[in-house]
Amino acid sequence: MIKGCIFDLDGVVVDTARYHFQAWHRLARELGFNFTEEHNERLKGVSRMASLNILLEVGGLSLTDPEKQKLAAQKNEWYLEHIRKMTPADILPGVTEFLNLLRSVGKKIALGTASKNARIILTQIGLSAAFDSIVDGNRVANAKPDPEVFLIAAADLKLGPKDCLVFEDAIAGVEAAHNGGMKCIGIGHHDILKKADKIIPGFKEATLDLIEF
Ligand code: B16
Ligand code: MG
Repeated sequence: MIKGCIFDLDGVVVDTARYHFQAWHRLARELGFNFTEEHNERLKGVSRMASLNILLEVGGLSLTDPEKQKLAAQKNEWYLEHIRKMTPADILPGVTEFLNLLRSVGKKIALGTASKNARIILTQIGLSAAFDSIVDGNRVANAKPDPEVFLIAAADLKLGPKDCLVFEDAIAGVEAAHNGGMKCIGIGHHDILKKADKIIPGFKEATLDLIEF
């Protein structure tokens, strides 16, 4: 029986992927090349610096570390302009209800995200108190598909990996869950998330059957 649920943030609790895309797209434009939504799919669940490296690869550019730090900081400033306008209305449909449902039957709940902006986002959307543990990009050294983020979350919840279930929208995140010995429910499209143990479009119709295996 699943005792703990670990939620990814971007693409699962909120749709911040479009804000990441707008900021990366703007950066690419300033650097003189086009960055498409298809390219952006490769950035989901990936850390900020690894994302920048992929973007530079797409543009065929090679830069020094200080130059990269500057660009990553600029992208984050543009991203934060969007984040600071977020409200509880930005929580994806059904998420609050599903969190409440899990809580009502005594499940433990954690956040497991690559984002270093997670705490700002949770404050903006009013969900800071919904999680027993918050593991964000500031607490992990190894990015998804490494399972570190989810293993820290399970340890925080005082549960073993087998007792935990991960909710993820990114290929790297599904792999990270499996690499950590956890089952994973994919949020999104079957063609992208085919490795997930179950796939749902979102939490709108979600019931407790979802966490039964
Ligand atoms: P930040 P998740 C990830 O969040 C995003 O999917 C990914 O696109 C982003 O680059 C990464 O966070 C880092 O975000 O720049 O805010 O630190 O999906 O793991 O919740
Ligand atoms: Mg995500």
